[in-house]
Amino acid sequence: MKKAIITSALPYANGEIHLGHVASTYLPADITTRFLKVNGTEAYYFCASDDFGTPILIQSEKENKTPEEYVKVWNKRDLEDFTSFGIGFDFFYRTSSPENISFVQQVFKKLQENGHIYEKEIIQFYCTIDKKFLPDRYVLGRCPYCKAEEQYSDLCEKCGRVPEEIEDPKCSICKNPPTKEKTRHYFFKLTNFADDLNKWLEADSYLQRDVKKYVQNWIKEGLVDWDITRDMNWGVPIPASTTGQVFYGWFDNHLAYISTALKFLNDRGINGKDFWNDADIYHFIGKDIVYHHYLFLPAMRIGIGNEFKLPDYIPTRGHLMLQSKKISKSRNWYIGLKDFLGIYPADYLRFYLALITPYSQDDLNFDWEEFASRINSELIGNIGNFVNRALGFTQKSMAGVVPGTTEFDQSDKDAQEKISKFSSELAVLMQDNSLDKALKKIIEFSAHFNQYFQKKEPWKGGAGSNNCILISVNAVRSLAISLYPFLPESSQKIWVQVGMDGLVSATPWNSMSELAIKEGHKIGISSPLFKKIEASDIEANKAKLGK
Ligand code: B3M
Ligand code: ZN
Repeated sequence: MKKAIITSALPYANGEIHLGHVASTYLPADITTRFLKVNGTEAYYFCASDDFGTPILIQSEKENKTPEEYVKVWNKRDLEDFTSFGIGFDFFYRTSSPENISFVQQVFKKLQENGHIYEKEIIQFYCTIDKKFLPDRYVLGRCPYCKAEEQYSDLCEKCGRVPEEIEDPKCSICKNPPTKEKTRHYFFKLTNFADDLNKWLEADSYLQRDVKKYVQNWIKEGLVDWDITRDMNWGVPIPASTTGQVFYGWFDNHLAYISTALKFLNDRGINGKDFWNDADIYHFIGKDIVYHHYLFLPAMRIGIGNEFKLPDYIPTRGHLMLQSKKISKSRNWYIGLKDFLGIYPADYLRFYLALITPYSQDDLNFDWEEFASRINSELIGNIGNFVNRALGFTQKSMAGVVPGTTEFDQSDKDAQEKISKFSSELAVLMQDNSLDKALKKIIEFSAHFNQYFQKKEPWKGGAGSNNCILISVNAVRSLAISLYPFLPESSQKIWVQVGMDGLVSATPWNSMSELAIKEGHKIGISSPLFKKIEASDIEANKAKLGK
């Protein structure tokens, strides 16, 4: 059996999950995992809250909580929100777990033994007013590369690079210019890995070409060794250190992909390390963290002797805009996942986001009007309508029992051929990560059968009506299986309505291409699957933005 491990970028335990998070990272990963599982892969989807780092420490201080208390709240809440969105993690853990802490420390020691770590005295920003060293987000300034203002010293959000030294620095707590003090830090020799990284980028044909290109350019411009120490106490403690320093959050967080997988698998009696190395590894990310996933992460894995294989896929997608504007929490130009799911079913959002999210770094746009029209016309007007029509008619005219057939005419044969090709045609797109195109294909499939039903006019009771009923009911069954990765809840409803036993999630992908429903099959009780979205509600939703 093929194996796969799927991860999504770890959400900071620092505020609620919103639509921007789920579009590029969690939904595509969830759809892919569900597909792999039904398509015969032993696949596991892992994630964790990203608990360390300065923003979390700063926020917990503001709320008079210990950072441990603070992250616990968000870890729980994030998992609740993901779960109500139908994100089916096999395990959601945390970067502050004892397993991750000890794993990170082991990795550090190995990197040290292998000559990839050195110590150096550096000059670090220090705030004499707040009396503390100022790592990362504690300092704001100008990016030395692209000159963007008001950037944090650990990542420029404009150009995506990690500034070596920010210009015109200010303490983010009191806004005064910091002084500089001496401190000793550990560095990871990223510069040791330029060749290995290039080789891997060349060899891995599953990586997106455009992303590869600019990562290769970064390597060409010259890598910079990486400061992995932070002068604070919220983080993974540096082994044998007497100064109370911790590792930088980006040193430990991606290691939680591995430590979380090991914990889950080992607890189940599976050898986690063997599984990891036999599996296809997928890390789903947004384009703002390419640098970390295409350079730091692989270099660290290579640095410990490839004990854990490098990723095969790093599906990288763009940012979600909202009504064509950048999402901003401070300007209230964002939609919390929980709020959204208080208004509309998870499957509406999954359907719309999957449809508008390409497999590329292009930004996408959530638009309330488009959301309503896509749901009303494509999900309800096309898919819901076909399911209802086919099942409703079978109920009414045949008392819900599928009739026997006569010889197939050309349109029956074409319809049957559509069904028999469906699973393999879709699988190609799913495997290729073209989830938006796959969903469009499902919509096309449904449209084809709407037309087929319309043309055959079974309500007139002419010759061939029974063929139309049997084939249409089978097409409904195929739709349920194909929709499962996208719409886990609605596909199960369709499954029950068409009279199938058990779970659609336990049905092999390829079986959507069979005419499995035969004469005499009794369908379930059909009822409308979806409720139309009202234009007036959309106006109200829009009015909430920016307030
Ligand atoms: N916690 C979130 C981000 O920068 C960050 C991802 C970690 S993935 C190992 O989008
Ligand atoms: Zn200060």
